[in-house]
Amino acid sequence: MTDIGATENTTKLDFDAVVVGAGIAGLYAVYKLREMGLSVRGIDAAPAVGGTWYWNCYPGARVDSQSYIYQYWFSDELIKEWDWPERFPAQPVVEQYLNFVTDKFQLDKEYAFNTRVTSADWDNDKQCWTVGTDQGDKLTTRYFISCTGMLSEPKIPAFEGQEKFKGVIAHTARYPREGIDLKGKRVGVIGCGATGIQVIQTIASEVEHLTVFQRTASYGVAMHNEKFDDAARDHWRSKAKELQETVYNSFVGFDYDFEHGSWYDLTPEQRYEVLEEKWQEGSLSMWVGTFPELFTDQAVNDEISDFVREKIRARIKDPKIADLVTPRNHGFGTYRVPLENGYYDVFNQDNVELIDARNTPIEGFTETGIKIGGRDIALDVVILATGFNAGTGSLTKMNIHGRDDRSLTTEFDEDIRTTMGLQIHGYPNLFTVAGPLAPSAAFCNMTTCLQQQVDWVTDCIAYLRDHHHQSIEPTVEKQDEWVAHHDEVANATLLTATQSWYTGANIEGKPSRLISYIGGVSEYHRICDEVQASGYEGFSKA
Ligand code: NA7
Repeated sequence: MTDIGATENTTKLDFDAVVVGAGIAGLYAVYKLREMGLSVRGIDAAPAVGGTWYWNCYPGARVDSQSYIYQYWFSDELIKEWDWPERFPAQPVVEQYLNFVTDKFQLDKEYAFNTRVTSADWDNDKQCWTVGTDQGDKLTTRYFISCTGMLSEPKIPAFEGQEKFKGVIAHTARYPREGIDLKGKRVGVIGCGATGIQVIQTIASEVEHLTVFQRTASYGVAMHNEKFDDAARDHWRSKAKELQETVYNSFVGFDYDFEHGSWYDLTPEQRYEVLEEKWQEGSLSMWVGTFPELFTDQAVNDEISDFVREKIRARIKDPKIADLVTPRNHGFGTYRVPLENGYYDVFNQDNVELIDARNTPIEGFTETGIKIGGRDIALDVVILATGFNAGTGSLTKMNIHGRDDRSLTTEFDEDIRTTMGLQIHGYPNLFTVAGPLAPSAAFCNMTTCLQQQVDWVTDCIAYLRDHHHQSIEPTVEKQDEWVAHHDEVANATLLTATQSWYTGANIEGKPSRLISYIGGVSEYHRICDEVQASGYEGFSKA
């Protein structure tokens, strides 16, 4: 039992803070809170650290951010000691990195693994949370900090007859750690988003036959993934301080930004030169480093979309397949742009078939495979790359009840409202890192946003402690103000018109709202700092 810092309240609590999640945000939060002298209990359903990088161990999983910005900034020693092998490292490497950080700072001793939070209830009299787990724990804590990630609750569609299937079905975010032997197998992949692309390009040469079920085609940008030697690593290390500054002050948390001015200030030739230069960079700068009008101006978006479509078409020999794999249902960049590494070339292989699951939806499973368009496709393994219930999925699953027993699950089922994605009216001392309506996954290099948000949370807790407050929550007015600002920025873009996890359209019945803030990381950062500097104006403290 720990006697918590707040002076007026003598209630003995088990912990000052409970942090859910042992991924990038959770590990950093645990590190920081412990440095502040708080007692912390980390909880994770997985048996080990890694978060996203633990669960998403499917073939070909890889980060689409450059390694030299996809890292922690808090320790110079860490930056010096860790060697990134390449520009865009694969999942095992990112997982190793997080294990390296864990070992270096002995973070795992603060964690309960193989433990899932099943309830969290706010006690207004005692000003604390009681956190229940599937291991039978009931932990009392002053602060309840969710670091459960934006994309952690898989969307697993229930196809008719799925239970009859005699083969193996695996969702990419719950892929068996020991892998699946795909050699010589007939494999089906459902989903062609960022994940599906990585799976398909990786397994196509290994399997006997691959059937790709595509409902929506993506705009894949060809990745350039250089290996790093010592000189390259030293170069990036020497720039670490500068990079940290740059990413926090950029539009989406990367080291590139819109640097070419307005589309309309350039001639058609100049515009093409910029697009070609960005294409050759082989990174997400093709998306968030070209022209800001890509996100707001339909005519500009159409032209850039055509540019990318041409690049895609040029890779595929069969014009019918080229037609099918070229996106037409949405504009480039209005939904997550994936990087690809050989994806389009796969469709020139004889052992790969692309099926249009939009015009002929999957009817269901049989004992031996998938039924679609009157055909029975025989399969040994089906990989579901069908995405996530983004932003809200992991929060609503925890069964959180705030003041007056209000239920977050019920509230989010009706309307997704938060204050800067960090706190929610009615839920004192609940902090939601990577929560809805903050810049995360959709529009941010995750390590940038997660570290900035954890810093905001821990600074807020330090403030409460220094000012002898026991709790904080946004007023309803403050929350309304944030949601209105969020919506205003979102509705000025082309993004809200595209059906995807960005707007909640991938989950039946989910309220429609752009899940991430698109006002820019630097602007968000500025607003967060302003709130802090004002002594958390618009937040009630008890
Ligand atoms: P996404 O981007 O949500 O992609 C999921 C894909 O699965 C997408 O192509 C969906 O088509 C498809 N899907 C989902 N349900 C079905 C059914 N029932 N039938 C056929 N096809 C289906 O998830 P990812 O995992 O690829 O990426 C998520 C993020 O993770 C990514 O943006 C990165 O930030 C990391 P639809 O679009 O619904 O037509």
